[in-house]
Amino acid sequence: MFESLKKKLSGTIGQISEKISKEEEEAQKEDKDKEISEKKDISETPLEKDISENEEDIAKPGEEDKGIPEIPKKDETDKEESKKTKKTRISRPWGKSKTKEKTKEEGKPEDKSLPREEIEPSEDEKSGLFSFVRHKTISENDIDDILFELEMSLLEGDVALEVAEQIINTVKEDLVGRKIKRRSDVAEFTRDALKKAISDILAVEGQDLDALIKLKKKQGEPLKLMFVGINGTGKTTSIAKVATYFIDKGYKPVIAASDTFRAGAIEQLTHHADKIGVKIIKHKKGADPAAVAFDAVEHARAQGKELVLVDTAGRMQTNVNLMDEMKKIKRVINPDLILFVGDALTGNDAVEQARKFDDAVGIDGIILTKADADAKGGAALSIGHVINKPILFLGTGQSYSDIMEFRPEWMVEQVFGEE
Ligand SMILES: Nc1nc2c(ncn2[C@@H]2O[C@H](COP(=O)(O)OP(=O)(O)OP(=O)(O)O)[C@@H](O)[C@H]2O)c(=O)[nH]1
Ligand SMILES: [Mg+2]
Repeated sequence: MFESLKKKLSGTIGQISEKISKEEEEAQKEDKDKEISEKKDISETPLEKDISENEEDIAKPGEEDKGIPEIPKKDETDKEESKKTKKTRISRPWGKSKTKEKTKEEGKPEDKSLPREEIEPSEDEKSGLFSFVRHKTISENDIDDILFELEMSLLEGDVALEVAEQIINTVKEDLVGRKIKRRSDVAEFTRDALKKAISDILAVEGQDLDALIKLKKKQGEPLKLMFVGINGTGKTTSIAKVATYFIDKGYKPVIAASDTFRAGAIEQLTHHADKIGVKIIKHKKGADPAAVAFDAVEHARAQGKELVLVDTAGRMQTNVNLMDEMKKIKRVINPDLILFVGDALTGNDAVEQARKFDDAVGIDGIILTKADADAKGGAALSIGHVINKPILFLGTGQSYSDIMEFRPEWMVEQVFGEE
């Protein structure tokens, strides 16, 4: 499930980490090379020349003593460092003349071997790790290209535009300006930023199934769930699965065969109902779907059943007559929850359908089917956010138990968890 989304995210973590670490390694190497070559210059300079140069420097009549340039304050060097990633890592304006002074002072030939601790690699370097000696600050420049690439590949993976944009912006906001002390920080910060961005996207305020039922169910009445969606998304199969889910929780359900439109729909539902041992209320093909739903609610009331599940005909979101028919069912039985059933494999289309159905009848929650076959994860990531309604269930296969309650934390774990 969601393998390609997972791959994209871990690819981005790798890319950002690689890029920043490489730049920092190069910058450090440059600094070190510069340092070594400066020291070499000095040690190879004949002492007399060195002295005469210094004398010239010091003793030109009429010339002001330039002195040692002022050392920049710590704050300023920090700021400079965050602007430039490569240049002037160590600002040592005083370095060279100070060394010369020292040579002149001591007046003896310089020891050509460089101080050991300065050229020998640190323990970290020896072990193949390296440490960020100075704290690198992540800049927009460091991550812009990679995040743009991620945005493009999210869009290709059927993530809705507004969702992809929000993920990128949240990650950028989170990362830019962060100080990195060690290499592993980069991956950790990027992973955390992406995780947060995705959690934010998936969170639809405090609305899980239990909360919704508590909020919507009328006292002393059966819980009424109406399933809507276009052809073939998995409404009928989901009804059988959801019935099974609630039976396990102790409910006694009844099913309404309100798809009186499609040939074979009533038989299909009857087959499922028989298999799971649930009563089905049905009329003839072509009968009024609202009347079937009404009878099912009456049956539940009379028999003390706690749950009514209403199947409806698949319809195109653009078919006005069929949409009107659904509004009628809604008016007649006043369902507690209208559940939109969308096929995860249809990606952006599922998101658009959800939007249309929400406009027409008002959706309370989403069932996303065929997640078992969905590598992209685009619909799962986007659909709830776009219409601001929670995904309540994922369909994960063709058997009655292949349904799971959807939790945002689970999805985050799924796309960032171990391989
Ligand atoms: N792999 C997989 N297949 C599913 C899932 N849910 C439904 N299906 C399959 O999708 C096909 C269509 O399912 P239905 O339940 O008939 O869809 P529907 O929305 O009722 O279709 P209409 O009645 O024509 O509108 C069936 O072959 C189901 O077995 C799922 O979660 N995973
Ligand atoms: Mg059906």
